[in-house]
Amino acid sequence: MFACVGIGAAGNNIADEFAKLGYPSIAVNFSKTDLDSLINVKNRLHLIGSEGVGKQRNEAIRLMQNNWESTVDFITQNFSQPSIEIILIAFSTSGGTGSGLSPFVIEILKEKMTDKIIVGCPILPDNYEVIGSQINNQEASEELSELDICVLPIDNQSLLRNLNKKIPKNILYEEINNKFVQLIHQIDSYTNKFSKNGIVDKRDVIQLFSTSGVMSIIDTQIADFTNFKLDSKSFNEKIQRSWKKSNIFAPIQFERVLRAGIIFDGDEKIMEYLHYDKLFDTFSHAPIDLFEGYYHDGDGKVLTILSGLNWYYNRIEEVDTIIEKHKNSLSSVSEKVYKSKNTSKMHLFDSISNKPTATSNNSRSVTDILSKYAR
Ligand SMILES: Nc1nc2c(ncn2[C@@H]2O[C@H](COP(=O)(O)OP(=O)(O)OP(=O)(O)O)[C@@H](O)[C@H]2O)c(=O)[nH]1
Ligand SMILES: [Mg+2]
Repeated sequence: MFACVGIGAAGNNIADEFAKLGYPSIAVNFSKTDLDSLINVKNRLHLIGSEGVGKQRNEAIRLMQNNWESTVDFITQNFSQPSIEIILIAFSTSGGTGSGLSPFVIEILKEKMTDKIIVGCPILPDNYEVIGSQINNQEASEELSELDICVLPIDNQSLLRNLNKKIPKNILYEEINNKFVQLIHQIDSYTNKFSKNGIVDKRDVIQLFSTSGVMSIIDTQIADFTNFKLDSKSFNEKIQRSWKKSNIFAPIQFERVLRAGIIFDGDEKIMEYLHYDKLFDTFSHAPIDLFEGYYHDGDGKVLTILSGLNWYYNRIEEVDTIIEKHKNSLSSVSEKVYKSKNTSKMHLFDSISNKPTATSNNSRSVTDILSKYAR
């Protein structure tokens, strides 16, 4: 059901993890060295015009003119089979290549692959990364927020926030990449499992991933019963506490949640304590659809999939604050135009006259989309 395209180094690493588990995966990059370092992904596209754009989003966007066709063809040719229903596009928002190309590629794929669900999987930088990276993140995030798709914001700051300490980058990246791929793999595996008490099937998962807005996937271990009252209130509170940590994703905005999936895997006896009516009290609005699955192979865990969440504005504001702090030094070294908070996406592309309207449902030409991203 799932396939992964990785664009740029970080995205390539995620694609490599998916390939390791046997998922159809492909990698796209300007850097041949990065592509050569991959172990499991067989299908790789080496973009032309540069060996890497050194964190310059604008340069990546400029070079896109000569590369978008081959990129889109590469993806459509590799992922045309009907068994692939959801295509995850993984990329970091803070570099040049993945950050610059991906929002555009996603927009084209949405037009061209109407039978597939295109999901954006941006990887946000941690708070210790340089200002140029933080600015790239704001720009890419803003472009993504305009696309009518499901977005899974993988957040490199998440582990640092939850563990409250610094971790070496290689370990941080490996943990986040593994965790992300494992979460998707778990969802995929449950859809293939039988249970007499109700399952979450492929159609349910497709509904969740085709809901536009932010998605978060959180696993909660409930096997540990020490200091734990066995009642429905305690279960719900435990799940809600893990939502607040938001796993490896950007912090959840507890406003709207359109659809939710809850998968319980554990002792059948515990089922009597599972009532979800109060679970969504942490949100201002309860979901319109709830998909429930009950399996009994695991040692007691709950996997929640929340979709149609509000945009990750709190995280964006956090990055805004980091950028503001560095503004003085920034003005002397960078030519980049930083759009501070409260500026709408429209201003990002104000140099383009024939900007297409975002609300148009009609199929738009590639030229329209190209001109929107051109600077
Ligand atoms: N989670 C995770 N984040 C990564 C990984 N590798 C890089 N990153 C993040 O991605 C940022 C760098 O972006 P890259 O993906 O290397 O950039 P790129 O898309 O190749 O673009 P260039 O600037 O052209 O090289 C880092 O600052 C990290 O935030 C990874 O394997 N996992
Ligand atoms: Mg790179």
